[in-house]
Amino acid sequence: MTDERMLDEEHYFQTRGSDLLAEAQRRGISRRALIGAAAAGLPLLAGSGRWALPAARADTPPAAPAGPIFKPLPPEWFTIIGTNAEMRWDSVAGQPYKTANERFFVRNHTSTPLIDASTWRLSVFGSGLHGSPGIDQARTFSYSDLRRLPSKEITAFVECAGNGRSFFATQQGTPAPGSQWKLGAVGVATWRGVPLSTVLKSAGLDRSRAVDVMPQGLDSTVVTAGVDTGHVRRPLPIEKALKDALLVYQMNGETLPPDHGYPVRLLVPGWVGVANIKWLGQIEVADQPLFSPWNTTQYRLIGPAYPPDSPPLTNQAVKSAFELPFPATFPSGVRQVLTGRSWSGQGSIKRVDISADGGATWQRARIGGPVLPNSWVRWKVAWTPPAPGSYELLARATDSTGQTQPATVPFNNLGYLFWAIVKHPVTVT
Ligand SMILES: Nc1nc2c(c(=O)[nH]1)N[C@H]1C(S)=C(S)[C@@H](COP(=O)(O)O)O[C@H]1N2
Ligand SMILES: [Mo]
Repeated sequence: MTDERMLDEEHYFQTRGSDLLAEAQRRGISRRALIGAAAAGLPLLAGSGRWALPAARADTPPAAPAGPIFKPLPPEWFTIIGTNAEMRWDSVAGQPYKTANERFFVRNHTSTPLIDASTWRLSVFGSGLHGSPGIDQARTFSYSDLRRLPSKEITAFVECAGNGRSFFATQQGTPAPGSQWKLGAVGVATWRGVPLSTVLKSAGLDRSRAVDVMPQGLDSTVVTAGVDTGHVRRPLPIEKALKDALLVYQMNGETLPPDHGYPVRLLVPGWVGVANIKWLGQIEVADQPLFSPWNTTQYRLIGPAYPPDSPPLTNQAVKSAFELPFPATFPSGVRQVLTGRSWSGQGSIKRVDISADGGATWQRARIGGPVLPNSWVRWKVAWTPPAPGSYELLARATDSTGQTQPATVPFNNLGYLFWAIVKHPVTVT
């Protein structure tokens, strides 16, 4: 629900401030600890009982660990995978085009921080700006600065690069480490915010020198195998940054929820999920290429089938999912209308074909609008389950660039971009 009064700064800070306090009380954190943390510029970390406060500063210990995700995660909507929540595709049947904020999947490297927008600042600095300001001389933007700039809406998915990873194991016999997602690490929303180009220009972008842009999150640093790899951050080229990246503060007309990056996240339309840095705190603009673990050792296609210098991942691939339980069960001989969605990070979806006989015959699905780039289409097809037994339903989409989902994809060690046709198991009784 859009609350226009929230555009009024004072109203906004009052409302959000009391929301934050109410939530903190629910979690057993004292008002004093919360305000102290905000004043000290510390992110309050929700979940796991891990608060970014020295223990001595909280006068009551945190309540029982609430988990790394802030919002409720009803089991009918979500499957929990570590610090993440996967959207259940059977919960999507009958839902509107856009994924409701409450139902949107969450991918957290650590846990959702609670950030106070009134003290939050975005720092922009680096050798790609006029005068090459260092982080100490960063150009800063407050939340209200951003809200005053001209804004724009983009409807697009956010999808994890690892979405579908579990099928490397179950369909191709080559398991990949990492969250064993089925197809629910994706959602579509309308994102409102300020074009990144506007903020970079206002920060003094030197277009003749800028090469790469590195957004970084305010959530806890990520410790992998005992090594602290720092805050979540991943560079993108200045071309993409200026083309359509958005500094998002609203999701589907509501204030961006804590789990999705409140107060501000980046949206990089069509690109791998990790490009969409949540809880944005700083952006470096450099006159040379930038690197982080998220574009070097991770989020590249690494493995025997790929060249050693394969580039960092950019656009998501073409995928399809049935809005059915996994596995699904149907009675024999009763006509069904199967529904699902297909999407591509390289264009829009042109056609979708369905097979119920292992790919021997295909039936064209009926596509419903809207048909948008970097987003999904909804489709349906009629199917009358034959004699009792085990079957597999296949959905195969083709996008506007002519790419069609293949039967298999060459394995990569970290299990990214599984875009082969998924065999959806069905039992007919
Ligand atoms: N700061 C920060 N940004 C982040 C992440 C994170 O852990 N920390 N996870 C990334 C990954 S891997 C994905 S897939 C998307 C998920 O966005 P969502 O949780 O809003 O669905 O956020 C990205 N942005
Ligand atoms: Mo991701």
